[in-house]
Amino acid sequence: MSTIINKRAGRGCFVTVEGTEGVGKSSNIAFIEQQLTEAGVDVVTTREPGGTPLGEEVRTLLLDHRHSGMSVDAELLLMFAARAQHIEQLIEPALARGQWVLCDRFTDATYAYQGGGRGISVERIAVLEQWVQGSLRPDVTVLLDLPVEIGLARAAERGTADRFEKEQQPFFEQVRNAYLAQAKSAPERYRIIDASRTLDEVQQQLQRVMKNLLSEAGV
Ligand code: Z5A
Repeated sequence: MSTIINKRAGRGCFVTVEGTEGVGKSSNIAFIEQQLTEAGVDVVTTREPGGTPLGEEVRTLLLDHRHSGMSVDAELLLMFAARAQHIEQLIEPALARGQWVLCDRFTDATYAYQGGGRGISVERIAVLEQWVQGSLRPDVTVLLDLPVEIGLARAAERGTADRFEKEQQPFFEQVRNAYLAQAKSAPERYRIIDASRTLDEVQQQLQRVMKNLLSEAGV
C-alpha cells in the first residue's frame, strides 16, 4: 500500500467499500469514516450511484420500480453517466486537494452487478471504465463478504425493497462470486472482511484494516 500512496504523493487515498445485499455497508461506512477522522485524515464520504445532484437523480431512476423493464445496457450506461459526473465534480478534485475519498460502491459494483448479476461481459464494462475513469482506480477496496442467505435475511428486516433488492438469491450469488473473483485477481487492493460476524467483530476487523492502511500511508 505504501508504494501506491507514495507514488501518488500529494494526492489523497481513494477507498471504496463493496459487498452484496445486507452486508452492512451503511452500518460500517460511518465507522470507517470515524476511524479516519480520528486519525486526522480529511475525508470526503460519498456514494454510488449518486454523490452529486445529477448522480442522485440518476440513482432515483436506477432504483425506481417503475423502471423494472430497464434494459441491461441502459442500466450500465446510467451507472457510468452518474460516475462520470461524480469523478469530475467530486472525486478527482478532492483527491487532487489531498483529501481522502471514502466511496460507498464504485466500479467493482458494476463488474459484480451488471457483469456477474446481469451477464454483461467484462470486456464491455472495461471499455466504459477506461473511457470514463482514465487511470483512476481505487487504492484500497474493502469487501464486506458474507453468505447471500444471511445478507438477504438481514436486508429483509429493512423497509421496502428497491429495484435491485427485488432480485432473487441466484442473482446475488452471481454478484458475490463476481466480487470474490475480483478480490482474488487484485489481492493487493482488496481487504476482505468477514461480515457474517457480529457488528462488534466486523468493526474490530475494520479497525485493524484501517490501522494498517493509515500506517502504510504514513498518517
Ligand atoms: N449498483 C449497481 O448495480 N452497479 C453499480 O455500479 C453500483 C451500484 C455503484 C444501490 O446501492 C444499488 O445499486 C445496489 C447495487 C447497485 N443494489 N443492491 N442491492 P446501495 O449500496 O445504496 O444499496 P445497498 O446494497 O442496499 O446498501 P446498504 O443500504 O448500505 O445496505 P447494506 O449493506 O445492506 O447495509 P445495512 O443497511 O447497514 O445492513 C443491513 C441490515 O443488517 C441492517 O438492519 C443492519 O442493522 C443489519 N446489520 C448490519 N451489520 C450487521 C451484523 N454484523 N450483524 C447483524 N446485523 C447486521
